Amino acid sequence: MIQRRITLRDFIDLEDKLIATGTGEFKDVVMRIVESCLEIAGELEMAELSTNMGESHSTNIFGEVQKKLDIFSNDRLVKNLSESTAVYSIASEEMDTTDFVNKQQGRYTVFFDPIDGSSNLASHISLGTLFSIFSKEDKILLPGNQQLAAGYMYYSNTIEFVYTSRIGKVNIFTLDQSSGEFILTHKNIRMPSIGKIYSINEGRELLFSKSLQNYLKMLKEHTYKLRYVGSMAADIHRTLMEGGIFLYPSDKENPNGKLRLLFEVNPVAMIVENAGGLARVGTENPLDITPESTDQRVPVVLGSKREVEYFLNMMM
Ligand code: P6P
Repeated sequence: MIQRRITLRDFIDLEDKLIATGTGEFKDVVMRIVESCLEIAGELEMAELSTNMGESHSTNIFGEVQKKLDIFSNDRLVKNLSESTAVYSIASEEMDTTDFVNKQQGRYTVFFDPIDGSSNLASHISLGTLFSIFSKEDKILLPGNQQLAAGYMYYSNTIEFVYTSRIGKVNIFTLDQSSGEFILTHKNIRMPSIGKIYSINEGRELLFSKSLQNYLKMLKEHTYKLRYVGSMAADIHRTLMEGGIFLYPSDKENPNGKLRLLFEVNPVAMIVENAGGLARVGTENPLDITPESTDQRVPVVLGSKREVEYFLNMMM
């Protein structure tokens, strides 16, 4: 019997009833994020033929030079979400301040990293748009455990919407280019509890602690594979699908690592934990950390449950 294909629209209808108000406002927020990501995907595909490649003449709040596509992507998300009566406020890795959209009716606060890994744009490596949805909040320094829903759009040889919510399951929807609909292709995906793949920027190994160097040596002695893309969405997606361990640790130059708690770690940590993996900052679950600033970086390890447990036993 041919299984009826479940579309993201239908799926989010039910989520709206189960974790939100059932009035369609939550669904409106999610579908506007999806619509924005489709516009971003189109621009990524055509970037070499448009004027949107290369660097802009501006920097973000962290002093990083913005790519033109960072700005394009941010603009699409801001425009589409700002037209929703359901959105109370938005915050982005690419913006200096929180935008209040609809203080009267808005019910949801949305954080996003419009294009994570944009330093890889010229080489057309797989990238992602990361997002978190909270019930409306005036604060921005929100712990990840308050996320109603989170995930990422993954721009690779397929376009996949990786989504999780308070219900605690991870579902992946793949874009059917012929219909323009996202179709449920991986229901309640579970991360393998073991995976002989480790993912870390070993170019920084001389800056790592001795204990971390010993841990990496141990993995090599057990012929673990090294896979490191340098685009978090790609490294996380592979870890989600195949298992393994991803690390962006502290080192002598970056005592807090590189990844931002608010815009990068929180959405992927919710995905990893809800898929049966583990995410840790030291021995803490990053989702339990209340950020001290929007730019707070945290040294993070995440991946297969048994792999992270072994890492913690060796390191802590
Ligand atoms: P490095 C991309 O710039 C990013 O923020 C993440 O997507 C990625 O995991 C990390 O930085 C890569 O950093 O220092 O290895 O280039």
